[in-house]
Amino acid sequence: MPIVKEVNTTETQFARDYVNEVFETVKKRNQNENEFLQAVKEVFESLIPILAKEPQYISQGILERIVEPERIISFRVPWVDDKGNVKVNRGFRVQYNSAIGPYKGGLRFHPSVNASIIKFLGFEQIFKNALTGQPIGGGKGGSDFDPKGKSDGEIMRFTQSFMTELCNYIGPDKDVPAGDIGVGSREIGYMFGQYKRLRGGYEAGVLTGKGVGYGGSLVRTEATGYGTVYFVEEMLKDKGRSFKDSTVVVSGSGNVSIYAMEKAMELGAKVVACSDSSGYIYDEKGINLETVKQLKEVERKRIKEYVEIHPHAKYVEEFSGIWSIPCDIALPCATQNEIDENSAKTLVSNGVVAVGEGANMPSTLEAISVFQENNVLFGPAKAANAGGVSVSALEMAQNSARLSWSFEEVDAKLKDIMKNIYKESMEAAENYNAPGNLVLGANIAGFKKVADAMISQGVV
Ligand code: NDP
Ligand code: 2IT
Repeated sequence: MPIVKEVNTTETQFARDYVNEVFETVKKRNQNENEFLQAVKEVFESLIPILAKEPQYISQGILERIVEPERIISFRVPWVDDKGNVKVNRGFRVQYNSAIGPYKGGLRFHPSVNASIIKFLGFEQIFKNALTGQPIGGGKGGSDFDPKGKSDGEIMRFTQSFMTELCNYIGPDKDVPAGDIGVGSREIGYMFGQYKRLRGGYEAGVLTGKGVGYGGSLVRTEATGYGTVYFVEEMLKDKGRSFKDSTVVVSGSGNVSIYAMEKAMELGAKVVACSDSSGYIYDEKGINLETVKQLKEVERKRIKEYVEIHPHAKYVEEFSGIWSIPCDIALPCATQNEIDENSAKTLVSNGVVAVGEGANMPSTLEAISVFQENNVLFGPAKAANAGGVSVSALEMAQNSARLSWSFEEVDAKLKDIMKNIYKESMEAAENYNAPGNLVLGANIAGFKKVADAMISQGVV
């Protein structure tokens, strides 16, 4: 099932043929990069209505240009483990698009990282960053390094080696990395220390997600999770509903998941389940978030330890089984493609009302179709999880001004940004003949800002 409703005019047919032709070239050039091709397909299909209406985007070759990264850097990361063995990982930075600002996007450390993963994330970041209304281009990076089970010393030596090469390509006005899976404040701290040492100057704005004692912004830790809940609250409000008294399932138990649970609970929801890559916990009394924070943020343990502390709760060793738990609101906050067509159907038959993507591309294309066909309120990642990068951009602004704003001030700005993204995406969906379709609306609204800037700047 296509995500975009079929409209058959000559212009639409022309736009569809053009999109198919460019997509074929993308497929040939990026063979076997399934995650990347999935992300491109979703965006391209939803752009058909705007390409049909505004042909300058076709004549200016915007799709051909926007899908090709400005630059891809791949490098060797050698380091020595605690036993004295030499290890080698691969590092990446994709500098995707700088039409509206310096490249901006996180770094992911996970064994599954490869060019396809980094390119899908970098491509999505272009549109997400444009949606925030802040002057940031799109980029992403990372490594196939697996932080699990590594000592603090190993993490430090790896991140220092990673930054020793990466520092050649980044800077506060050039490319500003931050965290993603496997990269939190500890890793950002070590990378910032190494960058400072290599550069011999205090360039605070080179990384975001720093500790608040040395240039970090308040609310950055909470921003993605809180932002996702603020976004979903807007979707619910339009239907006369809210988080209050809702049952919520949140996958993952990392940075995004923990703060999505915190805000959902604050708004009166009962969060009954969360997970890690090994399995999920179900607590019918409602998850005890202090326990999750202690296990995950402090002790870096597995989620199954939760049931040792709260024996009434249940642990199931199957990550994707979490979607069989009945809930009103589902917030996938772990990883890409964690909700497939079957999980989506199960969620629908259990009566899910809203899905908000805290993770990047957590729903497959088939899963998205299931939600849309069944009128589930669906908040796509580019819009729903844009709170993290938004507060990163606010961190850059504070660093440039050499100021620090209060928690309340940053939180209020975050809320405003999320409301605005919702409003702009809904308006774009309405204007392009797909009322309520936030996938289409978010993609078009983000695309338009970047494409117009690209046209103004000539063929570069
Ligand atoms: P963390 O590393 O803090 O947490 C990731 C969580 O997801 C962990 O519970 C982890 O389990 C689980 N997970 C990771 N990979 C897999 C996998 N392959 N299968 C099943 N579970 C998995 O990362 P974040 O919370 O920062 O990121 C989560 C998602 O949110 C990602 O998609 C990321 O791209 C996205 N995101 C993050 C932002 C941020 O600001 N941090 C901003 C916007 C989006 P385990 O510990 O067992 O690996
Ligand atoms: O996917 C994302 O938006 C992030 N990982 C955050 C990027 C950032 O620069 O804060």
